[in-house]
Amino acid sequence: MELQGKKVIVAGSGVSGIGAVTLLGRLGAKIILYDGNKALTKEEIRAKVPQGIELEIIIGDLTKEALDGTEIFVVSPGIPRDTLCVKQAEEAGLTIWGEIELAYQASKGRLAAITGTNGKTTTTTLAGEILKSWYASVFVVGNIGIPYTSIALDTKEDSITVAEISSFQLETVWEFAPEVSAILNITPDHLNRHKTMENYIAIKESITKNQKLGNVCVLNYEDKELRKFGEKLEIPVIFFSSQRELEQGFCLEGETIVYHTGKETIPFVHVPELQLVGSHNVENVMAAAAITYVMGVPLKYICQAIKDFKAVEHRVEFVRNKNNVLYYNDSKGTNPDASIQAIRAMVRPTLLIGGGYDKQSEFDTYIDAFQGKIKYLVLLGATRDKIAKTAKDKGFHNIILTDSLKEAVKVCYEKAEPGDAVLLSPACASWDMFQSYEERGKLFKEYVNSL
Ligand code: UMA
Repeated sequence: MELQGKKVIVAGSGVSGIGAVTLLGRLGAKIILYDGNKALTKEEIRAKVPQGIELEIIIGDLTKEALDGTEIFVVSPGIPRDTLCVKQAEEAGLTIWGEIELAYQASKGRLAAITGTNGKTTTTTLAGEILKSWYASVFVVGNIGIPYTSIALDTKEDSITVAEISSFQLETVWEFAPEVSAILNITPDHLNRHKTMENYIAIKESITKNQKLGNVCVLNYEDKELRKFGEKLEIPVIFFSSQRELEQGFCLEGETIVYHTGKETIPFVHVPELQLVGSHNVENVMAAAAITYVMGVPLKYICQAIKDFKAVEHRVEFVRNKNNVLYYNDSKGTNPDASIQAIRAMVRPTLLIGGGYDKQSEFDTYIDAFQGKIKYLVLLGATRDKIAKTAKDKGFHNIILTDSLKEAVKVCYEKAEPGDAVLLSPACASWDMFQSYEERGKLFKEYVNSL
């Protein structure tokens, strides 16, 4: 990819934007880093850019002068296509690339890409661990928090990149073509951005759009949309199911995860040997096993890496036992479906902390998942009243409204009895009160550890 001397605008000065300018700087592009947030200062943005990279910083409004002569507009995932700056770039005839497309264009080697509403981070991390146990050069990147652009120029022909890809990132990829793609599940999320479920499904499914003969797609058979989608895909599909035996695909035989290839049955691992809880995690393991098996990792290595694997941070992560009350951090429960999985994984009476940024989700299924297990629902954030109303309409009245996460932890501490669990699984993004779900989860752990 020849970008030497070309004028490129990078929109967004978060981790994606910084990853993109770092890559572009190494390629000798003439960079403008733009951010729409007028509260930022050039000094604080400059401080995030590695030394030695020359760029111009523009905050607030994108000027005609900046657009003149620019060829490529690299957009961060948090900036929707209908944002003014993207429209201006489109009208000026610029090539619009997501940060993922830029990284893809600049990288070498093989690529696996994982999307889905939930389980992406666990599956991506696990697939990365399995691949690292066999291959020498493996990179784990994407929505997981490490921008793909930050490693693109370090990849070689024999590298393997495993990328967690969000629906936001898929909106602006054009040639991005993974050797193996996986769509884990699709349940309502981010509908404030994608508007309809149809759009959201289509964007997730577009991860396969450039895959060709010889590539593979891994899909969840228990997701009706994905089953339909897989049946009409032209590339080979490997289905997985935690609910039924499949003639071909990954499934359970008794308590063993097996792969029915159509010719033989290959046993992988015994579920009780996993250090992960919940049937959603059995699905994540199946997906990671399928991806890495087709990428050539020997069975023995896959099985060992799966057995060694522990839950990722912020995903039903055990924090502390205080007075025989177990505290779990599921800050990554950023939509109702993710939180339902966490609630299902609880085996004790549970005090649940929920609520956060409003993505216009509905919370009926979140409340339905309580199944008599939730003692108190402690709410905070922008969706606090909406969730409380849904709970009350469904006859659940043990609701406590709080104004901060710290207060929510304190309330749980006071109300919990020995034998209970406290679970932070908000069913909402964090952006109303925190920078990210990571910050929310870290603060939760800090408050719990200081009880
Ligand atoms: N900005 C604008 N104009 C806008 C919106 C944002 O200029 O209209 C600016 C903001 O002022 C800010 C910057 O853009 O300075 C932020 O960019 P960003 O929102 O794309 O965030 P990054 O820090 O670059 O992080 C992004 C992903 N964030 C989002 O998709 C919202 C991270 O996913 C990802 O880890 C990271 O890139 C690396 O690839 C986070 C996420 O919450 C974890 N993802 C969603 C999810 O998992 O549900 C999709």
